[in-house]
Amino acid sequence: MRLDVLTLFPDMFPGYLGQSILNKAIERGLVEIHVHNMRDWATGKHKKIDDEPYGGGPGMVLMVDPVVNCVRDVQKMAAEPGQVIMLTPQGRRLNQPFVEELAVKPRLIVLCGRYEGFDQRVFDILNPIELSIGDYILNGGEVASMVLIDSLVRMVPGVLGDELSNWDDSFSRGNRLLEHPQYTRPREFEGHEVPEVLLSGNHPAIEEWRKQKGLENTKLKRSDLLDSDPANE
Ligand code: 6GU
Repeated sequence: MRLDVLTLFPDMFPGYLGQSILNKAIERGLVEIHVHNMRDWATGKHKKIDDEPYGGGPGMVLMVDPVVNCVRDVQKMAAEPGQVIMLTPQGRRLNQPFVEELAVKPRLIVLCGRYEGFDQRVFDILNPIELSIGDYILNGGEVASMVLIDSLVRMVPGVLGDELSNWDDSFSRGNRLLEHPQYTRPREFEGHEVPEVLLSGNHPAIEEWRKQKGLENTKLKRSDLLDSDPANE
């Protein structure tokens, strides 16, 4: 999978992309991530990328020409033009089924918004999928794009050591249950003990316990998951 991130703040990315699972996936060639500075497509002496809104009002609007030119040029950098994704609080809320839909695409062009957003003609011309990561406002799409990238990369075959663990997670493919509690050594800490069943070696009993605890966890913390349909989210 190839991801191209278009941002005004490319320096936000190397730290995050350089660590842990993301770093390993990139090093092993399982994903290719390119970060582009949209300002490089701005013209004129001041490399202006945003301007005041027509009709007045607060804030600045990202200009149509540098943004559209940037997307077009970046699309030409590989044979597959890729699906354009725009990160904006106005978008469809990201969830695991949609992550899994996007994860099978060969290439995504990820546009990070800033300020009061993009000139409407960016939408009209590029027709992007608009995505939000939740009902709150961030200062820009960069952190949201990292959330998207993180959720996508772990679905790419080979990225996680244990091939089952990603598709088995909570929220995956119709799995609407939270995980069961986990324990590791020591067996006792300040009087808090590991449940006996986990030490029993009785694997059917352990499976049953885990199923039960997952269900209890869900009822307790996210009962909404039990009576909602992911298709409506
Ligand atoms: Cl994608 N962008 C911004 N600016 N705020 C958000 C968001 C995105 N998703 C939730 N809040």
